[in-house]
Amino acid sequence: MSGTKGSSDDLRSEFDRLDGDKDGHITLEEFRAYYSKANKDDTAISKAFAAIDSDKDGLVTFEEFQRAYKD
Ligand SMILES: [Ca+2]
Ligand SMILES: [Ca+2]
Repeated sequence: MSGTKGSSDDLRSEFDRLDGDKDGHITLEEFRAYYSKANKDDTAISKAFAAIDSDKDGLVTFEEFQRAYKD
């Protein structure tokens, strides 16, 4: 069914999982809710979020998310 070449599709589904209310961007709250299930500590989560949120507006768009994974 889905091939291995669709890496942006994988990112898209990862993004959708993080975007709990499906409004098209990830807030720190959503990010935290997702990663706290994975037993990550809060400081690490906040740092990771800040690193992805390149324009520091407190929201991670799919574009920013994509950029973060390409680097
Ligand atoms: Ca959201
Ligand atoms: Ca942003």
